[in-house]
Parts: sequence; structure tokens; C-alpha cells
Amino acid sequence: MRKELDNNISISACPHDCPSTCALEVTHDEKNIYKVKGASKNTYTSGVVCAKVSRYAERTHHPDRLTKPLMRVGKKGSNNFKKIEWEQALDIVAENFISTAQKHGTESIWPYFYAGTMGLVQRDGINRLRHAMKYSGQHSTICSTITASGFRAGVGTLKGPDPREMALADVILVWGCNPASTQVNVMKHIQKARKDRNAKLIVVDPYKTRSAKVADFHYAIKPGTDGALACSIMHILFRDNYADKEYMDKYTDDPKGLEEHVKKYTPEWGSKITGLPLREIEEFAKIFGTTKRLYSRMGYGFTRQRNGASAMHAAVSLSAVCGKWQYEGGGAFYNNGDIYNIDKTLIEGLDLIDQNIRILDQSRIGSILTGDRNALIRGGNVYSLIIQNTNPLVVAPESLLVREGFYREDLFVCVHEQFMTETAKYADIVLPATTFVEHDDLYIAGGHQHITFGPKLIEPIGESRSNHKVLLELSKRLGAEHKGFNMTEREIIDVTLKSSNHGSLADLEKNGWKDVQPDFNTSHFINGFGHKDKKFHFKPDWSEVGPDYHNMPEYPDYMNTTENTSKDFPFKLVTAPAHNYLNSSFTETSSSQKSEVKPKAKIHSNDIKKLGLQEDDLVVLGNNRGKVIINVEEFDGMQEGVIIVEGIWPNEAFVGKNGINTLVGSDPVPPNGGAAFHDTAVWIKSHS
Ligand SMILES: Nc1nc2c(c(=O)[nH]1)N[C@H]1C(S)=C(S)[C@@H](COP(=O)(O)OP(=O)(O)OC[C@H]3O[C@@H](n4cnc5c(=O)[nH]c(N)nc54)[C@H](O)[C@@H]3O)O[C@H]1N2
Ligand SMILES: Nc1nc2c(c(=O)[nH]1)N[C@H]1C(S)=C(S)[C@@H](COP(=O)(O)OP(=O)(O)OC[C@H]3O[C@@H](n4cnc5c(=O)[nH]c(N)nc54)[C@H](O)[C@@H]3O)O[C@H]1N2
Ligand code: SF4
Ligand SMILES: [Mo]
Repeated sequence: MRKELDNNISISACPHDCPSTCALEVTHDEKNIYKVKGASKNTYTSGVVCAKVSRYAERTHHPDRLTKPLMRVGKKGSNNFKKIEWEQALDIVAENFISTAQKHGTESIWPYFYAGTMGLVQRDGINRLRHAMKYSGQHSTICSTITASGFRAGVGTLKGPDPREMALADVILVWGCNPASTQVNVMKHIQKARKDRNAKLIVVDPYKTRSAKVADFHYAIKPGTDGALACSIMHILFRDNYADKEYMDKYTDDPKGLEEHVKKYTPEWGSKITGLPLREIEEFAKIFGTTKRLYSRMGYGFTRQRNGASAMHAAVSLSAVCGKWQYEGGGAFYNNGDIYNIDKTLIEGLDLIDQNIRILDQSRIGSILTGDRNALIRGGNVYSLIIQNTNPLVVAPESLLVREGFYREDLFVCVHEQFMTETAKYADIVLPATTFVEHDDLYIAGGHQHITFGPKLIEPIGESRSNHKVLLELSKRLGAEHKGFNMTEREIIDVTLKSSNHGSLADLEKNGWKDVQPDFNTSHFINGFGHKDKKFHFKPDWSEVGPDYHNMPEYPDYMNTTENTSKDFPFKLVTAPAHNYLNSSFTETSSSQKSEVKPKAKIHSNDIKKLGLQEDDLVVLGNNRGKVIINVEEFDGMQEGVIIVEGIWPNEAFVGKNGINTLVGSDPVPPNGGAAFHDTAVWIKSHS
């Protein structure tokens, strides 16, 4: 790096889909970014970022970045494109949308997006186009719906004790989450607690993740049984008088009902279901019962199960039984989504919503594109897609159905992307997208409490354009009207901040970020929980959470609704994140590829022996949805019968080109939908 650049450091935010939303210090000139570091003055980021983002120059300046609009000339998926000009590309998209709407109605067009960037303008602006044009809606279920459903059922809101308070806890309980890989700053705050207070770390995870490896206690639970673990711990908390009855009388809805309810859930029962030794359940309950400053960091991972919402509700109920929220460094936290109160009218065109338009489930894109009447709800097929910030051919469940859908000759697909992902390969028109350092945006964070501005620092690479700019161009051609289509990103950010009572863009730029953590009493629910009656609900009204509530349990419980193993499908598959990838992103950078090497199935040595396999053998994992060919890795950090495959590798990285989501189902998890990515029963055979 050239010396004179040392001072050209700007504050930004990591745009990736990660609860950490790290505040960054980016060294750059007008054309290039160089060093990317965690902002040292940000009290949550605390100078720490993950390795993949510290090497961000590798991604932004990657030789494979898309730099020019492309038009398909070969068969769908064949990656045969010719370069065209922007004007022509946008005209083709707009003409298709206009004629499709004329032929099949506006609901036959489906703008499809997710969180490849978490910037509010570039991520959610597509909804403005959707609402203005009455295109089909999207129920975003692929990530946090199940988790949020379970948390809301009990707590009534998405917030909690300041995540920086983890440093003030005596025990940090990381439940179904792997922060050493998926949100690294959590580990920094935990380390501080360990150093300053000799705090202990507990991890509940089916396998020995990087987080579990450094934990004091790792409970290697059978996937999908967290509800049973939580219920048997509650049984012990009541049995051994660890329950805080005074707290419960004041702050919870039905403590007596709960106590009665968990009487049947003995530790023996819990041990049988979870596969954890009785001793471990007793040990866990004792630590939980005797530690006031116990901070539970609830993850997404354990809710990616067909019983995930009820599992979250049960696990979070533990903190209510012992009144953990009353203590500094205590309480359960999942996500701060509800502290920001961002007015999204301008960004998303909320003033244009037509309630009569159908809303399609993002996770069921395979069923939707292949004409499943139930998934289409009503009305006809989807004939046109515009996709931003997501790679459904790889990340959505039931990949084979998704691919079949994308093969349809009568489906028009426009993909706006930074790289030639597999989804882009199936497009008719591919548009090149900027990365976060090439456009302006505003960021909030699930895992902390800062609002951050991420400015445009360098000129767009090649002819790439931001999502916002593409939407403006399309709005002109489609006749979509909303004031947001006549504003720059900066103007939208400024107005949005002001109407959300967060000051102005100028204020934010001056300070880089704004800390909006609510005060102690609010964060710790001293003034009451999020429900109308201000109580924590042991007996939730699930009908408030989602439409499919009829089979939800009355109290915290273990729902035996997971995809259970059987003679034909004897193994349980968990598809956890890879350390060096972020969902499907970074699968294109060679430093991440080198670290991850290839897709591997972690299998217990006893299972390997039983199956007559050896390390690195190719095996087939299969179920009724399809088959995946993968290499064996011997790994004993989980119960027998459990298989772990890390990473959302490109499908093309697998022998046979079927990716891991071939095996995962898309049936919606009750009560409000969501994909059960870690809940799959499979068989294994040697590949010969
Ligand atoms: N390096 C890296 N970081 C990431 C991502 C990535 O792909 N790679 N993805 C990002 C995204 S989009 C998200 S949403 C977050 C998610 O981050 P997390 O909250 O960590 O959630 P998951 O990644 O789904 O899974 C975390 C852990 O849950 C465990 N798990 C699976 N089933 C069960 C179960 O039944 N019970 C229990 N107790 N545990 C279970 C898995 O083994 C896994 O170790 O991470 C973000 N950060
Ligand atoms: N098997 C299995 N599957 C999973 C999961 C799992 O744990 N296991 N996790 C699920 C979860 S939690 C999630 S959130 C999803 C995530 O799945 P995706 O949403 O597909 O994940 P990302 O890789 O974060 O982002 C997708 C794309 O956005 C693009 N992108 C980034 N910024 C921009 C931008 O500014 N403009 C445009 N146009 N494009 C941009 C990136 O280049 C990237 O290709 O995957 C889900 N799928
Ligand atoms: S930890 Fe998450 S938010 Fe922080 S730099 Fe890495 S991907 Fe981005
Ligand atoms: Mo996610």
C-alpha cells in the first residue's frame, strides 16, 4: 500500500448478512480499497472483524466481478451470454414486465430479494417498485422468521440486554449459535468476561463448532431437541428451588401453570430425547439456577428445525423462570430489531401497499416456480423475476425444484449481481451490481445497537450500478411513481433518519454511527415485557405470531415434529455455516476457497466404521428430495447418527452438481413459516 494513503481512512459498515454489522475503517483512494479493519472506537465492534471481510479488497477488486450488462444467448443455465449496453438491458426488462403484466396480471411478476447487502436502501428499495407496480409480495422466511416467532411469543418484542453486557456476565450461554464463525465480535465480549470475571462459556450445539471448542461446557444435543432440554431444565429449576417465584409473580403470565406443566418433564425424559447424559442436564440446570449474571445469547441455528419456534420459546423461558433480566449482565438476547424504529415508508414505498396483492413465501421459490397451486396461493404462475442480493439456486431449500423452475422457457429472469452466481447463470438478463464501498447506504444491526452510515468510497467497478440506481431506471420505464424514485440514496437516508427521529445524515456522517441502545430498565424489561399486559408469556397466544398456530403447544414444550430418523433415513443432517464463507458469498474468493477446500460431510468414526467407509471416501447422502455426493470427514464432536455439512457451497462444487439444499425441505415451519435448514433425515451409501 502506498504511504500517502495512510490517512485516507473512512468509516463504513460491513454490509453482509451477519448480526455483527461491524463498523469498519476502510483505507482507500478514489479507485481502490486497501485495508479493511474493525472500527476501534465503536464499542461493539471493538476493532474486531472476521478474516473474510478484513480481506475485502479481494472481493471488491476480484477479476470475476460483473462489469457489463449481459443478455443470454445460449440455453438457460449454460452461462452463454453476450455483453449489451445498459439502456438495452433495462429496456428488455421493462418491456418484459409490461407485456407480462398485460398478459398475466401484475401478480405474475415477482421481485425477489434478500440480504446480500443489509443496507436499508439497497436491500429494501426493491419493495418500492413492487408496491408501486402491484407485483407479488414476498414473505421473507429464509432466515430469521422462525427465530423471531419463538422469541416474540415469549418476550413480545425483539430487543434485550445490551449485547456489550456479555462482558459483565458470569456465564454466557450461547444457544444454537456459532459466534466464533458467524458473528465474531460476540467472542470478543465473551473473552473480556472470561478475563475480567473468570466467566464461563456454555455452548449448546449438536457438534463441536469453533465456539464449542473454546467453551467450558459443550452440550452436544441431538438436533431438534432443544425444547426437551429446556423443559427438563425448567423441571429442575422448580424442583431445586432455583426458580424466582417473586419475579415470576410480577413479570410472567402463568408461573403456576408452567410449574405444573414441567413436572412431567423429568431430566430422565430430557436425557432420552436429547441424547445428553443425565449428569450433563443436572449440571447445566445447576449452573443456570445458581448464576445471576447469566447472559443467554440465542442463535438462529437451533430454530432451523420444524419445531424451531417452540424450541426458541422454551429456551428463552428459562431466563424468565429465574428472572435473569433483572440483573446486569443477565437475561436472554436474540436480536435488537425493534429498537431502531426506522420509518421505512420512503425506502419501501409502504404508502403504496395494496393489501389485496398476494404474498409469496420466499423459501418456497421451488414450489412456486414449478406451479404448485398451494404455494402460489391464488392467481396464476409467476412469469417474471427480478432478483437482487440473493442466490436462490444455491441457498433456497429443495434445490432440484428451484433449478427446474429456473429452467422454464416461459420464465423471464433478471438477476442483478456482483458475481456470476448460479442464479445469474439462469438469467435472461444479468446486470452488474456495486459492492458496498461503491454506493451509499444506511445500516442497522441485529446483534448490537448502532446505526451506521456506509458512504460511497470508490467509483463503481466497471459499469456496475447500485440497486437503487437500477430501480430508478426501471421505475421510469415502467411508470412507477413514488417520491423515492426521484431521490438519491443520500437524500433518502437523510429523510429517513429525520422521520425516524435519528437526526440527519450530516449528524451521522460526522459521528460515523449512532448508539441507540435503550436504557437499562427498557433493555432489561424492568418496566415490563413487550406484550400488552407487560408480562413474559409462558402461555403464548401463538395466533398473534402466525397463521399456522393450531398445533403450537400451550406452554414451553418439545414438539416432536422434526423430520425424524427411521430405518430408511437413519441419519440426521445439519447444514451449518462455513467459517470462511458467508452464505453463498465469498465462495468466489480464493483465500476463502483455500481455507474451506471442498464440501465435506462430518461423520462420527463409529458410523464410519458401521458403514464400512474411510476418511475422504465419496458417499451419497439421499432422501426423497434428491441425492448429494460428498467426501467423508471423520469427526467425533457430535452424537452418532448426526452428520454435519458446513457451508452453502456452490452446487457446482459437488460431484454431480447437486448442492446441499437438494436434501432440505421447504415445508413452512409453524406458526409463521421459515425453512428448516438443519432438520433433514437422510441415508448414506458409498458412491461407487
Ligand atoms: N462465517 C459465516 N458467518 C455467517 C454466516 C455464514 O454462512 N458464515 N451466515 C450469516 C447468517 S445469514 C446468519 S442468519 C447468521 C446465523 O448464525 P447462527 O445464529 O450461528 O445460526 P446458524 O448459522 O443457522 O447455526 C448455528 C449453529 O446452530 C447449530 N444447530 C443446528 N441445529 C441445532 C439444534 O437443533 N439445536 C442446537 N442447539 N443447535 C443447532 C448448528 O450446528 C450451528 O453450529 O450467521 C451469519 N454469519
Ligand atoms: N443449507 C443451508 N442453506 C441456507 C442456510 C443454511 O444455514 N444452510 N442459511 C440460510 C440463511 S440464514 C440465509 S440468510 C440465506 C442467505 O442466502 P443469500 O441471500 O443468497 O446469501 P448471501 O450470500 O448473503 O447473498 C447473496 C448475493 O447477494 C449479492 N449481493 C451482495 N450485495 C449486493 C448488492 O448491493 N446488490 C446486488 N444486486 N447484489 C448484492 C452477493 O454477491 C451474493 O451473491 O441462505 C439460507 N440458506
Ligand atoms: S463479522 Fe460479520 S459483520 Fe463483521 S465483518 Fe465479518 S461478516 Fe461483516
Ligand atoms: Mo441468515
